[in-house]
Amino acid sequence: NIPDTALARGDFPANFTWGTSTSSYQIEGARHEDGRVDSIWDTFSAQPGRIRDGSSGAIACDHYHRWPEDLDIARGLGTNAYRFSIAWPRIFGAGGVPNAKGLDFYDRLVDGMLERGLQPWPTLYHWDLPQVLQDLGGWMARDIVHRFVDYADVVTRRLGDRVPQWITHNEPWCTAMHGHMDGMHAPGIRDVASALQASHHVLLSHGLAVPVIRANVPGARVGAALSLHPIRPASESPDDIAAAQRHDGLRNRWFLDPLFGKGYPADVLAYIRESMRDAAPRIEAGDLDAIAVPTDFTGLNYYFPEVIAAAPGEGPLHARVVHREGVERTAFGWEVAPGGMAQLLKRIHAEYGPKAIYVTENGSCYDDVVQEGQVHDDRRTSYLARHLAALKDTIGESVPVAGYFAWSLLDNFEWAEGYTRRFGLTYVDFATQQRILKDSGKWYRAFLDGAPAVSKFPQS
Ligand code: PNW
Repeated sequence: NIPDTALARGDFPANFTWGTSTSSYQIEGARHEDGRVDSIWDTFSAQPGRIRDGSSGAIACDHYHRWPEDLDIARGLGTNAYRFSIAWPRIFGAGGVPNAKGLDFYDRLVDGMLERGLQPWPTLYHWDLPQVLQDLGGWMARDIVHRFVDYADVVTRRLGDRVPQWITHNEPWCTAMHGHMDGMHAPGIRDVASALQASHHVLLSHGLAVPVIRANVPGARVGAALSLHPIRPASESPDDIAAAQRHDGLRNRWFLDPLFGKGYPADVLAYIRESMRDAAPRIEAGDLDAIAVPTDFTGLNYYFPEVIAAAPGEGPLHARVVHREGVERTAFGWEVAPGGMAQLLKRIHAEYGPKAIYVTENGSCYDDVVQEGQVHDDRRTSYLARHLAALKDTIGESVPVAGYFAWSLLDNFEWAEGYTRRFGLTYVDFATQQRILKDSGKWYRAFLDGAPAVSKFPQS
C-alpha cells in the first residue's frame, strides 16, 4: 500500500541517480536510416504470429528524429540521468566497418543529454543483434564474443570522453532464455542447449568487454543489468522447495554466480547434466575467470516475484510458475510486490556484495486512456510510489543502492506484445507521435522536485 508518510527526493542521498530507461529498438524507429542494417527483431517481427499485434519497431516512437523533444521530457521530470541503449545495427552492418552516421547519432544524443543535465547511461546490448551476426550463429556461436568486444571498443572510443558509466548487457536471462529456450523473443529458437550456450557467450562477452571499456574510458564505471526475481516455493513440500531452488538457480544464480566468481551453480549444472545429458554449455579454460572480472556496479531490473511448484516433465528443470489468485497484478499479469524489490536488493548485497547497485528498470503496464488530454494512471503512480518507499527502506538498511531508473520514459514497442502494453510515464499516441505526460510522470516530477509526494491515490 502507498505509504502514508510524505516521500520525497530529500529522503534519499543527495548524490542519488534518478532516471528513466528506454532501449533502442523499442523507441528509435528509423529502421533503414543512415546505414542501419536489420536486427534480429526486424526479422522476428516480420514472421507471422510472433508479435501480438503484428507490429514491429520500424517506426516505434520515432525517437531517432524526435530525440530532442524526448530528452526535454526527461529533463522536465527533474531526473539527472537517462538510460538508453545503443543499436548495434547502426554501428556495424556488413563488412565490419563502423558506420560513421550511426556513431554520429549517439554522439548527438549524448551531447543532448549533457546539455540538459542528464548523465548518459548507455547499454551496449539491449537485444537488437544485427541479423548478419545471427546468420553466423548469433549468441550460440562463440565467435560472437569477439564481435561484441569489437563493437564495445568502437562505441566506447567514440563516446568514452563524455560517458563514464557503461552497461554491457541488458538482462542476459532474456537474451538467452526468451531468445533460445521458450522462443518468445528473437531469434525465436526453442532449444535448451542453445539457450545455455548463448547464456555463456553473453556472460563471456561481458567479461571480455569490461577491460576494453576501461582502457578506452577514463574513470570508467562498468556493470551489467540483470533481471532478477524473488522466488518462493508454492508449498512446504520438499518437491516444491527443491523445484523453487532449481528455478532460482537458472533465473538468478546462473547469472549472478559466475559474474561474482562463483562459477555456474553446481546444483543447476548437475540437474541439467542428469535430465538432459548434452545441454550443459561448453566452457573453455579461462572463461570463468574472464566472466568474473570485477565491476563497479550491478544493475537490477525488477518487475515481479515468482511462486514455483514441482512439475515432472515440464521444461529443463521440471518446475512451473504457479498463478496465484487474489494478488494485485498489472495489465501484463505481473504480480505487484514492492517488497520483492527490497528483498532482492538485500540478497544481492548480502550474497554477492557489489560495490553499488542501481535499479536500472522498474515499472508497470496498464491500459491507459487519454481523457481530455490527460492520462489518469493512478495505479502506475501507486506502483511507483510504493517501489520508491521500498527502495528507501533498503538504504536505511545500508544496502549500497545508488540510483533508480523508471521503466519507461515513453510508451514503446513492448517486444512480443507489440504496442499493446504501455509502460511509459509518458503516453505516446503512435498514430500522431504526440507525447502526453501521464499523471504518474507528474507524480515522479513532483517527487523529484522535492515536493512531498504524499499520495492521494487509491490503494489496491
Ligand atoms: C524488460 N520476464 O523485459 C526489458 O528490459 C524491457 O526492454 C522491457 O520493455 C521491460 O522489461 C518490460 O517488459 C523483461 O519475463 C521481459 O521475467 C521479461 C521478463 C522480465 C523483463
